[in-house]
Amino acid sequence: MEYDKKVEIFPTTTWSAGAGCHGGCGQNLYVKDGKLIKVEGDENASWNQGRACPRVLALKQYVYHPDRITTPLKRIGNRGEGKFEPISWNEAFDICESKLKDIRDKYGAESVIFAQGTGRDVGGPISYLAYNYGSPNWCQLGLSGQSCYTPRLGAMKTTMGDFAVLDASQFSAQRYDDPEWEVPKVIIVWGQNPPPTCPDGFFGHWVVDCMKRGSKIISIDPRNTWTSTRAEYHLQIRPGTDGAMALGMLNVIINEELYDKEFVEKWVYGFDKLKQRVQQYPLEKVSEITWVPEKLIRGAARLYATNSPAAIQWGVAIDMNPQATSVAQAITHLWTITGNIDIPGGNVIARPSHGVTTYPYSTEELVGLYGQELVDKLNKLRIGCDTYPMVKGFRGWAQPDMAIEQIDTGHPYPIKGAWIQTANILGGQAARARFHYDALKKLDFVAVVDLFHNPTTMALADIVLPAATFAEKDSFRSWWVPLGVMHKTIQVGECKSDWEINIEMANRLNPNCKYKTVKELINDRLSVAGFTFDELVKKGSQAMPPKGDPSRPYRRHEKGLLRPGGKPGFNTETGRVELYCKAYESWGLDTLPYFDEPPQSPVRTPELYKKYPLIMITGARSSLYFHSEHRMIPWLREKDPDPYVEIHPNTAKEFDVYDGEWIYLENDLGQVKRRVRISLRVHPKMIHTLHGWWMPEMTGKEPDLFGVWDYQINKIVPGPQHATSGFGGGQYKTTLVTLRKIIR
Ligand SMILES: Nc1nc2c(c(=O)[nH]1)N[C@H]1C(S)=C(S)[C@@H](COP(=O)(O)OP(=O)(O)OC[C@H]3O[C@@H](n4cnc5c(=O)[nH]c(N)nc54)[C@H](O)[C@@H]3O)O[C@H]1N2
Ligand SMILES: Nc1nc2c(c(=O)[nH]1)N[C@H]1C(S)=C(S)[C@@H](COP(=O)(O)OP(=O)(O)OC[C@H]3O[C@@H](n4cnc5c(=O)[nH]c(N)nc54)[C@H](O)[C@@H]3O)O[C@H]1N2
Ligand SMILES: [Mo]
Repeated sequence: MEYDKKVEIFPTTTWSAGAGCHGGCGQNLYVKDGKLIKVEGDENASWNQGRACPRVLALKQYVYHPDRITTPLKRIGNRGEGKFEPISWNEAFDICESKLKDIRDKYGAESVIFAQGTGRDVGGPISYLAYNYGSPNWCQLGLSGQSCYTPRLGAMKTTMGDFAVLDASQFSAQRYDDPEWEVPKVIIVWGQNPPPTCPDGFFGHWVVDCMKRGSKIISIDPRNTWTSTRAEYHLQIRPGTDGAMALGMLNVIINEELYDKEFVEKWVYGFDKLKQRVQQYPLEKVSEITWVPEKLIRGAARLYATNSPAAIQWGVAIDMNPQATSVAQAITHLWTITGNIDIPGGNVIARPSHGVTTYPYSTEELVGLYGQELVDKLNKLRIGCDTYPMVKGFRGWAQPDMAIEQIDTGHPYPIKGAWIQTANILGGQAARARFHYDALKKLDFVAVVDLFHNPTTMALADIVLPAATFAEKDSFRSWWVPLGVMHKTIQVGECKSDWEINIEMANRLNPNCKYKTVKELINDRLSVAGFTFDELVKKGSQAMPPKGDPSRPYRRHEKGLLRPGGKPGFNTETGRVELYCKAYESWGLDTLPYFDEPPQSPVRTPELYKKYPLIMITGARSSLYFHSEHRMIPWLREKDPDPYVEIHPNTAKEFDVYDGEWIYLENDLGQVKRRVRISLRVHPKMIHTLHGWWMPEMTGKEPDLFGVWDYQINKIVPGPQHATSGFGGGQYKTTLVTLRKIIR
């Protein structure tokens, strides 16, 4: 074929709308006459090495979808009537500015909540806007107990002073050929399903790449997944009992003396106290709690502890547990006592690439961007700070369960407005979705920044601002590695990037705002890395940290690269990894890991279990969809058109339901429609169903709201149950339900 000179190829980084994911992939965008004509995985990008997921392959259908919102919209008529009219950007900004200023003048800036969704390219822009406006109340509103990655991050930060991730050679541009890297001999895949999800700065197929190079798998998952069916050990755990499992494995490793004595001696604090605690978790008891045979737990613990290097790759199921920070702590103790920290092929310490902050995850990063004075001042009014020391001490978010209660009651101070950006609160994010709907309806002003209408825009928005996909924006990403930039290759309608929108708003709301343009902000943030935006674009959009950079492994604790002042050790109070957690001690939390039953379970609520005898897991991800997104994309919807529920054949027989039949899932909160998929993926006592379902093809007007109250599973997922940390506990994986036939 003749080379078409008019086609330009732009390598860029995925993060945010389009694929929708946590990002990191290098993709080549083919553009002709200003239009995207094709997308292909970038083989030069060491992250994904040329690979692309179904959502990336369908990008053209997303970018040019006829339902895409391409101008700012103003609601006319009542909320829920579904009537909006296009307005200019200037008018839209004017309205947002005057409404937000009114609320700030009357009630204070804290009376506006800034609500984001998962970790895409939004945490940076939305926190920038909230802080410039003067509101401390920024969070994933509706994500009960902030139960996505935050509990794991909090537990790692407090026990080891840093974050860690499985080392699949991602920190080296040479990848698997880097002589410094080693293949993990064993990988525990724990409450995660990496191939379709690629979450939290981790590309899912790295696990597959390691398996091809010899890694053996231990899978801890109640379902049969691609990885569990290829595992040496599959521990088919009862949902919500991971804390007991981790303590049981620690018990085996400590009592059989399989731990790394030298590492423990030199770098660990509180080993004896942990040793005492794990005596409360003999395998007999752990097996009874978790429904996993003793022999398998013992075998898995031995396999992990006697092979070095070994690594753990964990997922969101850990967080969706009231004791999430404790469960995560116990799991970090596994990699600590086996000496698998920051060694090639272990769990390596991960810091934002080149020290660049895009999305301030921790209080330290917030202070770095906005200064101690402002952070301290805003903390005085931040929702949840006084109740939960961990919320105050680790992450700059409002506590979301308390926030929605406060929106509902107006106490201790009223919340009057919401800026919702990259979050479909009613269509996917919020547990007890109807309560969120009722409470949010009370707000005086709601602006939503999104790309499509959805139940949230329809029910709540006064103004909708059209956002750009990753192909249409300049931005940057430093979630571990590499340092990446997205750069604008096309323009669709009048859509703007989240950064553009928020910088414009920030300048209107704060005359002393630091940056006037997106480029100014990006170049300033990139300056610590020694790059400009344009230089990174020229390099192919991504750069790896050089050897010796503190954002790159290995064995940094020995070299004094982790602590301020260059002292050897870990970035904790004691300089050691704290099995006995000093920070928890000062916050009045249990300093050692423990197990407690999930809020609803056969053991904790036997009466409820009689009425609702199935443990419902929701939201194991599909590679076709990102949460509530992509249901309108033809290539993706065609592959999986209906919201299904996976049911074991014996269970189907017991309930007299058939493959393909529409049924109700039901509990005290109501009922939701599902299509039966009989499957050996699930345990007979459990069912699994996807979350985030609404029907873009139905009417968006009230009361339908695109069918959200018929199909959105979070209508029947109950609310907060987090324990003392304020993190964890959305019951997304442990709700009790029953099945009911629609036609008898
Ligand atoms: N039942 C159940 N519920 C769950 C979960 C579960 O496992 N089970 N998981 C929970 C978890 S872990 C999370 S993190 C939340 C996620 O919840 P959300 O992050 O709210 O999920 P999304 O549906 O991806 O929604 C976000 C909205 O943002 C828009 N959007 C996408 N990209 C961009 C962008 O770049 N800019 C802007 N302005 N808008 C964009 C999309 O069109 C969509 O309407 O859901 C939670 N909900
Ligand atoms: N394609 C796609 N990718 C995504 C997303 C998406 O919506 N679509 N969402 C993104 C977001 S925000 C997140 S948080 C991540 C999540 O990504 P992952 O962490 O990989 O989460 P899941 O896909 O829910 O997989 C979790 C696994 O845990 C199992 N599980 C359920 N309950 C329990 C339990 O109690 N204990 C244990 N041990 N296992 C359990 C489930 O069966 C499932 O196989 O994915 C991100 N990536
Ligand atoms: Mo998430």
